[in-house]
Amino acid sequence: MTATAIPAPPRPLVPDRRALFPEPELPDAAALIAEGRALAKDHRVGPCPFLAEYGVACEADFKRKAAAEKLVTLHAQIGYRDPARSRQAWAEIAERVAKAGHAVHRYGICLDQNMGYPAGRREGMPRGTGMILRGIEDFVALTQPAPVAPHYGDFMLGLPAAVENTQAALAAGATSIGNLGQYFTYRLPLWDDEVFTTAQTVKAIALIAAQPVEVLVHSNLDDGFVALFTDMACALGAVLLERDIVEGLLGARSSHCFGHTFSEPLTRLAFQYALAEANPNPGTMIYGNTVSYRDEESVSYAGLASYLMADIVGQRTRPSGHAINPVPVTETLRIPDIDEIVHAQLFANRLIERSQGWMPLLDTQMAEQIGADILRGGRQFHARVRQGLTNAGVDLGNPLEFLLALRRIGPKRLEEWFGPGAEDRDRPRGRRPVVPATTLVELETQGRAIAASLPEAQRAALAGAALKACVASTDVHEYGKILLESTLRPIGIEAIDVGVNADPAAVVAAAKQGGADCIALSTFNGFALHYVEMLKAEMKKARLDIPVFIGGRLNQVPDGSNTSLPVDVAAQIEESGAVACRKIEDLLDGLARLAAH
Ligand code: B12
Repeated sequence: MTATAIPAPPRPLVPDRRALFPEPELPDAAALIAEGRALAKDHRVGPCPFLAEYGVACEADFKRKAAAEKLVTLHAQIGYRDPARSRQAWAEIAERVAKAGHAVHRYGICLDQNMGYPAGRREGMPRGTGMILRGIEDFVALTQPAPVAPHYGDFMLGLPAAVENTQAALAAGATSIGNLGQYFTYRLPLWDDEVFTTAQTVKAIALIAAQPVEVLVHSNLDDGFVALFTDMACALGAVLLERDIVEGLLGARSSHCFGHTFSEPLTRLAFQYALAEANPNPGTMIYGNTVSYRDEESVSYAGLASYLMADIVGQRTRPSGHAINPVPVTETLRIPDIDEIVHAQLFANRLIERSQGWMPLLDTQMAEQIGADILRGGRQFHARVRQGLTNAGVDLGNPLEFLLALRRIGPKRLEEWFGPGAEDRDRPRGRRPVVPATTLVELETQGRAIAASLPEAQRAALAGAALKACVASTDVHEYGKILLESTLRPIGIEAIDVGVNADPAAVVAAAKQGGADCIALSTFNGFALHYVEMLKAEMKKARLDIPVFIGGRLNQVPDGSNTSLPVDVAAQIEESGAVACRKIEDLLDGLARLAAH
């Protein structure tokens, strides 16, 4: 008898409306839009040196002009905990770059995650490593020291404080406000009211739409679903879905950024071409491909040059208004200082000059072709998601329902259910991607390689011990966790998955219920010690006594720090009774000790 293949499990059906929205009632979207628009009477785009210097009403106008002239523009990211230090950076970077004969055109502002909570609720809530502004005056003061366009990106739209932060950013002269991408994946620690967050986001976008000048609603795709799609076509489809909501339903202008996870120059350029077709509004910036950076600065320079060149070629061949973003190579080690930001800007400007000589050598036809595939697949994904949601009973004429449904379904199921790729049960989402996204595939391969490198005896001992690890990420960063799971799986260690943005209480409950032998946490947002302390308190309450391993970015800004920069807290983490891990192998060593008991 020949062995018959085990049939693939049936694809789960799209949930119906009741499963997606279990609340007895949702807020009235029309009323939210009316409230948001009414706020525009008192909250309008204020003056700032950038608008005055370039004689434009908004940054979108500047971008259109720059694109028409094929001018490659530059973005820098700033945001130190202390606003005074950020103001100093605002002035000094612009001044030093100007002295070298160049210009930095826009600053992306890194607010702290704490700014995502409504103002009255910030006290005592977790903080990351970013900037904390105390009120509208701080927002305004920040943008005055030099004529650089203010881009208030993270921890604005898509978070509970969306309305108040948007009002403040408008007053500061910002005509590019984000980051809608965060809405789809981000969850503030200890905050569960998704409906409130969605309502505030709808209201804030309505306020933006009612401005007398064009204000771009920025979305960083990598911050949203895109980092977790295995198919670039789905990433493009996400652009179309966001445009349906922001433009079609709320009447604002949508603008997209991508780049952190787009490592391969050909598909990076191809995506840029596809995006220019899918969204003709001026783009905000193309983000640095920071996942290509390594701990050695000299090695990271290759990553910097490689992605910048692709982005410069994109702007030279099909200008889209996107500024390029030379992220300092030290970003992987710490929040870059002023000197490092200036060096990266000068490096990029020199590369722009040198790129002129490369242009005759380049043939962009293959990028055009792949871009066309991404666009075709993206349109299919867009249509299939819309059809699927309609079948489920979601009202696609209601921005609140549309947003909430996408967020609740999440990237994995959206791709599984509606992805344009042909079905293939051996692939991570059960589909063969139209154009594969490289990062996730690389992580899986890296995990398998770490597992394979274990000595046979250690591997057998681990497999024989039938250990269970409770695995979670403390914040939105999921790659560390994916790498953990990709390493543990081939060794035969069961992972009890608590997901991302996992609160300490949820981790402890899952570990206890699942009978975990240890907890393995990945953390990146700069509150490693605070998290471990909260976790230890929950474990004590639940009388759970198992080892805790934590890896990722083990740092935190000390209370009362005068440099605003985070410091390593591995020693304090060890003192509080958890194991601070620098690499995956540190966990495997710990597990080997557990297996030996
Ligand atoms: C990818 C990335 C993102 C992606 C995450 C995609 C995803 N879904 O995971 C995106 C773009 C969404 C993102 C967003 C943000 N990010 Co980010 N991000 C990074 C980046 C580039 C790489 C981190 C990563 O995933 N590495 C891959 C892992 C597998 O490798 P690794 O880091 O080397 O980890 C090794 C070990 O630590 C170990 N490990 C990891 N976890 C664990 C756990 C255990 C138990 C063990 C044993 C080992 C272990 O495994 C690896 C191999 O040895 C870093 C910068 C950098 N280059 O490191 C910034 C960084 C982590 N991000 C940062 C920040 C602040 C943010 C934001 C909060 C704000 C912002 N303005 O960017 C937002 C989050 C907001 C949001 N989205 O809502 C900061 C954190 C600052 C700090 N703590 O000092 C960093 C360091 C950038 C910086 N210098 O400012 N980010």
